[in-house]
Amino acid sequence: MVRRSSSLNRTRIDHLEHAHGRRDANARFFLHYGDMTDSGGLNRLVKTVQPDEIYNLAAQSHVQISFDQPEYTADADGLGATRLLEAIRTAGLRTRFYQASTSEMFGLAPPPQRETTPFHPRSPYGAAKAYAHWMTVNYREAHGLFACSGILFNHESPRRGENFVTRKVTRGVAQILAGRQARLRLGNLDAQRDWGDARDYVRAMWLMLQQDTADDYVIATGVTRTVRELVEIAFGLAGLDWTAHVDVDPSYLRPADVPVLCGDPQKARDRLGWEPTISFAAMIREMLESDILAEGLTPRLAAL
Ligand code: F7E
Repeated sequence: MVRRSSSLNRTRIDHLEHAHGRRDANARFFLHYGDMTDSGGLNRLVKTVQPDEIYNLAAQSHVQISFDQPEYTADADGLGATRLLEAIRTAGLRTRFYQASTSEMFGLAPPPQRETTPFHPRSPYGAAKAYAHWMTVNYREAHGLFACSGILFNHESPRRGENFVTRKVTRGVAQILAGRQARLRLGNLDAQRDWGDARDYVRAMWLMLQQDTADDYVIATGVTRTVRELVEIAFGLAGLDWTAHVDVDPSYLRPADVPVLCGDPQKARDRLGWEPTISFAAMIREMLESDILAEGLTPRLAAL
């Protein structure tokens, strides 16, 4: 499902052949217009498509921006999930539902965070996602829907949006190498995150919907690093001294940040047989290579 916007922003899926709004015998991937704030459209889509599985990753997903758009974030990220669950229930379908929940729901809760850890969200984004999480659990318990909540910690790839910290750093390094900028402005360098690779995490989402029963799972690596360490590794791979290039800009500090996230994925390991396979350094290296290539340069990175 895609949202209408006046300029197309589908570069991340352009390599996939798709048909839009028409039945093309050869296409296996269809895009439909829809919006999480429009229940009529969602109901119609669910009834027409009758999907076997729905993966609800739709969100205003930027934590800092959620402080500026709290109501919209609640509508799209919180109520949006309810609209989809209700669409499945009222259509009487056996559609399996995946809710993209998030480690942001844990917020201030001390690590290691697992499925039983009480939530203490620190942002409108985290609060909206906590509501959507409990609605997913409720539709499973109250209406018997096959609805799973995947509590995913940060997961990254070269397709990560440019204003999330991993991509901002790898893109910043590439632009410094290309001589297009000399400095990179960041916010809280002390925040600690448990970063994994998006491909490993998407496999976990799919696995959740292939089980005999629906349940909730934490997906994480169990390893945490500071933003400072991320910066050190990315600049180090490119042979640069980060202290000569990074400034702390208070405008990137959040009204309330999550200090430390470190997940315990034991349940996913035991029940889904899931393990992360791509290391943090390999992931940052791949993101860096992709951003350096995009600058028209040849990546010459240090060995891992
Ligand atoms: O920030 C700090 C920032 O924006 C990570 C989303 O996918 O993961 C993501 O949320 C940390 C924070 O991700 C900058 O303060 C420092 O402590 O990359 P981020 P996030 O907020 O953790 C979760 C699991 C989601 O569900 C979200 O949708 O890095 N930080 N300096 C910075 N962050 C940004 N964006 N920009 C900076 O300049």
